[in-house]
Formats: sequence, C-alpha cells, structure tokens
Amino acid sequence: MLYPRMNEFRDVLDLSGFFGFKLDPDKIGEKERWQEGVEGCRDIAVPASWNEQFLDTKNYMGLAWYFKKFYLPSAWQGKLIWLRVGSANYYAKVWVNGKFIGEHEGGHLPFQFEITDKVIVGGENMIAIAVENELSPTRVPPGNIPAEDKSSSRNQLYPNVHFDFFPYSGIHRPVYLFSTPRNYIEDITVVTDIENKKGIVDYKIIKQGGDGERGYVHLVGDKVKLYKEIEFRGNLAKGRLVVEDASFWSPENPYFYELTVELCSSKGIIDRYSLSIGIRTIEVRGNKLHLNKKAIFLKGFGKHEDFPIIGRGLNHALIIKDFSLMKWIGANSFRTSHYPYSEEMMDIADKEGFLIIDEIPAVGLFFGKGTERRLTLCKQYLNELISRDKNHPSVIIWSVANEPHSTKPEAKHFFKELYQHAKNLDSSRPVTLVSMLGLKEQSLEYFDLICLNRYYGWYSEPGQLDLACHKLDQELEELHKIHRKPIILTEFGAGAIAGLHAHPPELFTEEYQAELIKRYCEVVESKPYMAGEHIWCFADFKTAQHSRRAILNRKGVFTRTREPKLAAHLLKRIWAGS
Ligand code: GCB
Repeated sequence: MLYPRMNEFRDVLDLSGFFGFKLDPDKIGEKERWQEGVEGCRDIAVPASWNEQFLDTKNYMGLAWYFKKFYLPSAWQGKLIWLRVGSANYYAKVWVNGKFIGEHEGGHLPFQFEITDKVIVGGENMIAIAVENELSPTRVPPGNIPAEDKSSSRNQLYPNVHFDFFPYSGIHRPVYLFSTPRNYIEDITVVTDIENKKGIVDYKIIKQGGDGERGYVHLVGDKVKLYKEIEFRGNLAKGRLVVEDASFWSPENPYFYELTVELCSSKGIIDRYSLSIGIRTIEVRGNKLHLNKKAIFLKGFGKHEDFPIIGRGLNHALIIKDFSLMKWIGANSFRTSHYPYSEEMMDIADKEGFLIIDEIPAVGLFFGKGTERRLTLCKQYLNELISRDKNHPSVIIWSVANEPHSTKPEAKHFFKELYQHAKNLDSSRPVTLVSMLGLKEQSLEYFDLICLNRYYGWYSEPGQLDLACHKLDQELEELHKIHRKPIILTEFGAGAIAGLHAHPPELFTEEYQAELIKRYCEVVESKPYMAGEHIWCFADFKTAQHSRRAILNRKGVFTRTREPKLAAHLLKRIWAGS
C-alpha cells in the first residue's frame, strides 16, 4: 500500500484538525441516519484518542461518530478520488455524503476506499466515520475474556483488557483525501540484496487501469543515475537494477536511493511515484543476526505510542523527541510493541538508521473459544502490515505476537500457520514470536530467531538480583542448547517511580531499576548467541486500572514526559560509552 504523496499527477488533502463528534451508546445512529448528519455534535481533535479530550469519554467503550465537511477542488475532476484513514481503534464504518463506503477492523493500520462516484468535485462533501471500541474475546487484542482463559496477573483490570496498556480509542492517525490518475501505479515492492560491492534492487510494480503498458524505473543516488524501461504483463512489471559500488543502508550510514516509477501511455507519462529505498540485507546465520552480511547486536527498547491528552494519536513532536533521546542514549533499535506504529515514525526510523522489530497487534492471545477467528484476524493484520511497511529498510524482523498464553496444543498449529503466512508475504526478513513461556513455548522451532521477555528480579525473585541473574543465565543457556538460534531479550526491566531512591537498592527505586538493567546487560552481552537487548520500557505509559499499577506502568527509563531516570544515564554509559 503506497502512502499518499503529492506530485504533478497526484494530490493530497489532509483533514486533520477538528471533527464533529457524538457518542452513540445505544447504537441508534445508523438507523436514525446520522451518516447524513446529526444535531448536537461537539468538536474533537483528529488525530488523537477520544479518551482524555473530555471528562465523559475517559473509559468510554462503545460507538462514537466523527463528522467532517470538506471542499473538493475542481482540479480533481477526472481523477480517481480516495479516502484514507491512517488508523481508527477498533472498528470503523465509513460513509461519504450519506453513502456507505466500507468498514475496517483493527486499530493500528491504515485503510482506504475509492470514493470517486460518491463525491461532488468542486463542491462540499461530508464524511461520517463511526468508531466502536468494545472489548471482546474474539477481537485482537482481546478483552472481556472468560475467567477460565485469563492469566492470573490480568484478573482485575478496568477497562477489562487482556494486555498491559490503556485501550486508547478513536481516530489516531490522519484522515486523507487523495487523488490518483485513472490509470495509476497501485503498488511497488522493493527487495534488495548485496553481492560484494554491488547493490541489487529487485522491483515489482502493480498498475491499475486499461492504459499504460510500459514505463520507467529510475534509481538516483549521489554517484549513480540508473533507469530502465519496464513493460507490464497484465498489471504486473518486474525487474532488477544493479548498482555497482553501492552505498549500503545501515545504522551508521542510513543511505537512501530515490526510486521513481513512471507509468506511460502513448501520450507520455501519466503517473509517477517516488520511494526512498535503502539497499541492505538482513538474515539469520547460525547463532547471529546479520545486517549487510555482518553480525549486529540490537540495543534499544520496547515502546508505546502514549502521551498525556493526545493518547495514542499521532504526535510529530514526540516522534522527533523519542528519536533524539534514543540516539543520545546509544540505542540502535526498537520494537513496535504491541502494535504497528505510525507511518511517520517508520519514515524517521529509516532516516535515522534505526532497526525495527515490527509487531502486529497480537498481544494477550489465548487459545480457547474463538481461536479460528483470532487466527484469521492475525493473518489480516500481517497482510496489512507487510503491505504497508515492506519497503522500509529499518524494518528487519516481523513479530507475529507478544506473549501469547500458548500452553494449549492448538497454539502450535496457530503459530506454524502465522509464521508461514508471514514468510509467504515476505521471505526477505526473519520472522519471530515474542515469548514469555520460553522453554515451554511449543512453537519456537518454527521461527527464525527467538525473542524472550523476562522479569526475574521483579515479578519473581523480587529484590534478589544475584538469583535473578543466575536464573536468566541458566534459561538462556538451555534455550540456546535446544533451539540453536539467535536470541533477543525483548523485555526486561523494573518499575521505578522517578524521584524514589534507596541504598542499597529496593524495588520501585531508580537505583534498583538501574542495577537490574546493568546486571541483565552483563549476562546478555556475555553470550555469543544473543542478538540484542531491548529494555522494557522506553518511557512510562498509561495502563488500565489495576492494583499493581499507579496509573502508569513505571518501567520506563524515561518518565512519561521524557525526563531521564538514573537508568537512562547508566544505559548511555553502557551503550554510547560515555
Ligand atoms: C510484559 C508485557 C508488557 C508489559 C510488561 C510488564 O511481559 O509484554 O506488555 O507491560 O510485561 O511491565 O508487566
């Protein structure tokens, strides 16, 4: 799926700003034709979660409507017109000028509809988006799940989610209108390889519309200008460009080439789309994870999209701030725990040279009633995520789930299927599952590398770091002996309330968090098969209400508003060496 861009053939209109908003707790809106407009709306900011914008929406679980009037420029006459929602959590139904145009399930991925026949070009139009966020065991991520399927630690939560972050809801990313020519470039897939000093760029282009059987692919960098004529067979054109003496994309040198595709008819160029691409390889070789044929070690964090008031809404300033802090501390990587992050975040990661474990929203999975539906949804999420993020050099690993409660035998089949599904969609990247069961996880054999979350010294062995590190050491050794694959420790950490101190260190103090992180890093870095350490978590974040959480999960090495705790300074010394 291509991100909407402007050029001489395409236009984009960003509807971000204020929308009309109305709650519909009794779900009467559709029957009463609210899609054509309704009285009594209040203003709401989009993109942003609805929860903290008003006093009555904090824990609202139900249906809510968004309305926006917009004027479509006359210059869009004769074009195809599209409506694209960056993400709406959890379920969205969309109308344009009162006419239903489509729906989408899943809170963190974009969806778009062609609306050419439903709009007035050179006139005023209105969209209505109904967003519903109820928690259900058959949704992913799940909530309100039957008592027998609940893990004990998730027993009493409000709202009743089956995961450890607040279920922020609403339209979280921009709503765009965009135009394309009637004959247009629908999709571009780029896979790169390296042969000695050569960079290999394989492309696949899909076009739509009857016109335009040929075109051009251009690749431009500092030292090169390549182009190739392409010919479509049906809707598809494939080919290869070879860059002699290429600059490879890496954290140290996030070098881009500009790839431009042009679609031509007998009258000349009729559409154009440009992508920034990085030439790099990523693969598992024996015990190691290799970037550009050399072993790499991931240093970084699990994160969240989370900030006061705006909630999970796109926050450009926060993206820039987080990258500046991650660079300051010497990190080179993060995981999009526990759902896909904004496309804007992925773009900056490409530019800053960060390495990403890209995760679908499959958190809190359990295996009881509804497993087949959850599997179908996870496959849909993989389709959408890989289609959205496949061309980002920063994305090096797909993660199909975080901490599934996979003790039942059917979990094995479930993850075998998901692994294969991801590989069929993209065989160029390793695929992983982030496990809490470790040695008891039945499906690790399928995955290219192992990701493990561990909390010795916190949830178990509290306050006993010698014992905690001993257990970690032993478990890593056993896991490696069995699976012989690289392991990334994708979560470890301790809660620290900023400003709370104790010497000798005790739980919840900055000293204890710093000490635990230091000791864990020593164990991890002593093992040749370890491919990375991701601390949980980058910053404190809001959770559902629970007796174990004082509003926030406090495992951040930065506070929620990004002030460093003691652990941040310590990590800077470990990772950046200063
Ligand atoms: C985990 C989860 C993460 C939680 C974390 C914790 O294992 O993956 O979502 O926030 O533990 O702090 O308990």
